[in-house]
Amino acid sequence: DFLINVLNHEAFLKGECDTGFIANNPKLLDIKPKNDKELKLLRYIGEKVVNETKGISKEFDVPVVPQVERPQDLRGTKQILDEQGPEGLVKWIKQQQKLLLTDTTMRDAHQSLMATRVRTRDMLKIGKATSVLAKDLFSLEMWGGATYDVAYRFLHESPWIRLEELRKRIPNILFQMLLRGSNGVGYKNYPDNVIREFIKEAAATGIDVFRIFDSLNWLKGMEVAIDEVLKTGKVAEACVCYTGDILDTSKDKYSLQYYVNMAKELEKMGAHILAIKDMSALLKPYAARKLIKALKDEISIPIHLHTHDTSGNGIATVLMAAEAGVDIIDTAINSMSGLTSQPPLNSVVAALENTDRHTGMNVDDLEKISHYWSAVRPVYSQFESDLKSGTAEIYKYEIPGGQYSNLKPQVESFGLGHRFDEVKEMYKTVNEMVGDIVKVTPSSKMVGDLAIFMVQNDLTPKNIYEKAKDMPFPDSAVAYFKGMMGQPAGGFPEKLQNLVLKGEEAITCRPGELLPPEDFDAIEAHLKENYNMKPNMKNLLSYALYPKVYEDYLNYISEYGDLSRMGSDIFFHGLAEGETSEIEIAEGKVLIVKLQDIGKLDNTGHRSVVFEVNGNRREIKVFDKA
Ligand code: 3PY
Ligand code: ZN
Repeated sequence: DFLINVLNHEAFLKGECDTGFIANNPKLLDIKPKNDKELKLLRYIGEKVVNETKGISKEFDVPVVPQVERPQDLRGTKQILDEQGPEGLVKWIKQQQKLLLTDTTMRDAHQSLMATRVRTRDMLKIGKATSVLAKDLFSLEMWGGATYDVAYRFLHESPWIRLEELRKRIPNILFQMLLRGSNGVGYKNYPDNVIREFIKEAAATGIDVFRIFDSLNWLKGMEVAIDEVLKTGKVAEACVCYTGDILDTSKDKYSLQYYVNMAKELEKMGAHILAIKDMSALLKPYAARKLIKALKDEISIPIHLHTHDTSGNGIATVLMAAEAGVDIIDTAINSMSGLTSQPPLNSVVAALENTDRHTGMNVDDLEKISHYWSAVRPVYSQFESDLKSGTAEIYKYEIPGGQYSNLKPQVESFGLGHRFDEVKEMYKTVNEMVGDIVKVTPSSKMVGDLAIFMVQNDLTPKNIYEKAKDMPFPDSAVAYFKGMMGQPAGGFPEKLQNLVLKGEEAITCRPGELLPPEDFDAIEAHLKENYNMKPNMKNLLSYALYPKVYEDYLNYISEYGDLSRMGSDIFFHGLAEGETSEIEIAEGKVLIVKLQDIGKLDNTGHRSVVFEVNGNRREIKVFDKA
């Protein structure tokens, strides 16, 4: 600041003073931000405005957080589990006549609507209000699935901190996560010790209900995860993934009997709750009634239905399931529901008022939460798909909610945007070629990758055996045919398997039996040496699950700092030229930042970006990648 005063001095500007010292020391003119945190923050904004938003920002309403008092004796399902264990909780569920509800807003809803981009900050702000206004929820699904890697990869934040901080704000409602069996929260099989340590750590940090599935409905792929959850004293909720249509008796692979048999096996394996995981919204209303009725007759553990609203039939499916006696249903707060997301929570509550399955929840209270999320949502609009209405084509294509909204950008990234309809048709064709399988992460990704590969190379089910003889197939297809995703019902189609594997051997055992245990000591040494950190188990697990993503995250925050306190409007959209905003950089420490000017391109390809921070001029150089 002293230097700025000198430079702005009248005498200096007129050139009437001796500037020899300054002229001989040009470094003095590098006006750097005051401290490291501030510099990193300005670098982040500078990078954003030069290379992404070009200094044009958007206006957003500030989401209103409902003001609530937390009663001293606030209790919920979390206390039942903590005091009575999973068996006590199961007993309590079975005693309820009311329909119990899970709110997926903080996990599947935003995974399916906006590519999993909702930041922890936006969840924490509504945490306390949720704990009070939605206190009668069965659970909040708020972790797992794609949230783990997206947090690191695109939001530059730790999923573990999200879990810890939400737990502090919501002490009374069960926290539920989605675990992809031996694929953990990833896209490939991990060694058994990674899955076990991950479950232990997640349970210790706040997860109560583990929803476990296998992407091919292969029971062996779920064994280790179920076993470990049972050891933690938390709730093992095991899934049958739903595909096909049980009402269509012309097809017999995924029949009512198939699901009943699998449910019975899962009950035998020790599952506390059975989940029907209808990830692609294929469970039609009358099929739901038939399926739930049959399962209620055949198993004694509670049933939790997960569905999506992609077809627009979601509420009908929910109500039919409720009539047939389902115990728990997944829904999302209204302003985050519908289409590829879950059916609307508030509306289900309203629909069941004055019936024998009324939920006991208050619609007006839930509306306050819904208003908050409706104001949060526009900040994320660039991640939303252009799907405007429910679509019955989902029954034909069988594409999961999250993948359905992501497929178009993925197809576009291959330069095949104009052939999107062909890719969707091919998704269906590929499903038949690979053996009519359950499609959910990661098997759904494999079908999508292979469909894109076929369209890209003009392959058909007929010409593929000649034309692709020497072509390397996508990694996911190779992994599938090698047995690295487990074994599909009915086995692999042999001719296609040989074409893809090109002489490589396939396995029939559990991949975890072959993978060597992860060496956590080696990871610890690596992180210590390269990142000057004392890693804890959470850090080691993140590296074990996603080595590159985790290292990129560490490097990113060392360059740009901890961005978790920055508002999402600025995080995604930067500042406009002339705009001022308050930005929190540490607990209680707020900077008033104004973006004054984005300069012209200099001869090294940089632009100088000028800020005013708490009234002081700051300038940084940013490389323009354009
Ligand atoms: C996931 O695995 O992330 C899913 O949501 C599958 O439906
Ligand atoms: Zn889902």
